[in-house]
Amino acid sequence: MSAGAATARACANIALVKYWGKRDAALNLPAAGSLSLTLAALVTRTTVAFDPALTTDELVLDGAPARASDLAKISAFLDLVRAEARLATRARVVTANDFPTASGLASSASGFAALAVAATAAAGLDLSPRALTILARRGSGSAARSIHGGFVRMHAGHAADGSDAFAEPLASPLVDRVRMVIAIVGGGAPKTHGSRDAMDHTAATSPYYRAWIDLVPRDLAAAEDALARADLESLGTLAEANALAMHASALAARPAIVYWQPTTLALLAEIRALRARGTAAWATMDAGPHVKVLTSPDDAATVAAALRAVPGTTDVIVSEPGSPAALAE
Ligand code: 2P0
Repeated sequence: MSAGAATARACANIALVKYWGKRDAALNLPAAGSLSLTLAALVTRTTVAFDPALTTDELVLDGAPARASDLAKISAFLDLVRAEARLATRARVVTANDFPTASGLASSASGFAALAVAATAAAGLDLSPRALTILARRGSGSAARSIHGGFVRMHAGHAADGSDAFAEPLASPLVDRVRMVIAIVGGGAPKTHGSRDAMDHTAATSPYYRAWIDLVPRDLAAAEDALARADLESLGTLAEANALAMHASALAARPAIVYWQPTTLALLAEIRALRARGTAAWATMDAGPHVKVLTSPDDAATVAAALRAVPGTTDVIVSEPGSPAALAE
């Protein structure tokens, strides 16, 4: 069978209830569910062109040939698409982030979501949104959530084959009443642990990992309840507590996984001070030193200005909720 080319765009997402731990490494199945907000300001654009003249897959990342390790990951993902489409043709993949890749913001979520949409279209497959999230999950767990826009729920599922580990959108009036303010922490941060290895290390050695996995279903239920009630304060309070619990489990791993820099803690203190003055602001942190703040449209500028003033913050991005991954013109 022959195949063509397609371009897709996908937005990154930030989890409000985090994914940290797997129940199956080979199929990349999460040990617990998660809940996220897709972000309009962080977009990956990816073109996949199947070409019978190629003898190997090729990858251009942000304008330069990619490292062999990145190409190997993309090639393994394309193998899943080729198997489904009964296709042997190699592909050229050109991908670019419209946000600084070097900033340390996770781009694997938007990257694998855009790749899933572009590669399946180029291969002539017509997958349901649910099947697309299951495919994107094979590239990166968080990528399943970037198939959808707005608030998204990822299900851990129970099936051994991963057929019920999918993501779905969660409708909430809050989607029109939230912003995410991202404070980038720079300044010679030492290289941190990749999240895949770090979550495995946490699961294997942290005395608090079991407590973390037991906590997630309760936090998911509370977050879904807050979304249904359009209660930003409850959602934000919950998200900040969930992020701190995730980091607590990683901090207790042996040896410890510490993602925070001094500026991270200064930002957390500033966010508490903002709240004390009546500003809507709740923090969440991922596998790096940056701090993302859930806030309201009215308070987003106040939050952004306050975070920009914290020494060690090198950039601040304000984002609206983003749209689903889609084919581009
Ligand atoms: C999340 N993170 O829920 C959590 C919080 C980082 C901290 O999902 O191994 O790149 O590819 O499935 O999705 C980052 O982990 O991990 C992540 P893999 P992924 O956003």
